[in-house]
Amino acid sequence: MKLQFEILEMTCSSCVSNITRAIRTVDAKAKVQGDLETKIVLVETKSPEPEIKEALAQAGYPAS
Ligand SMILES: [Cu+2]
Repeated sequence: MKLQFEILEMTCSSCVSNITRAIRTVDAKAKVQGDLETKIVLVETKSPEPEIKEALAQAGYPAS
């Protein structure tokens, strides 16, 4: 399934890497695409949304 999050703390490409890493702790095969302009992160994953959000929050990137 495809999930979409807004992550205001995502400000540079290393944030995108951190976010990708955090999501992949939940789903190692997740596809993650972050857009720095819009702060929108698109995630293609089989994991449920709450688990992804929890991992992002723990990594310091709360998602809405
Ligand atoms: Cu950054």
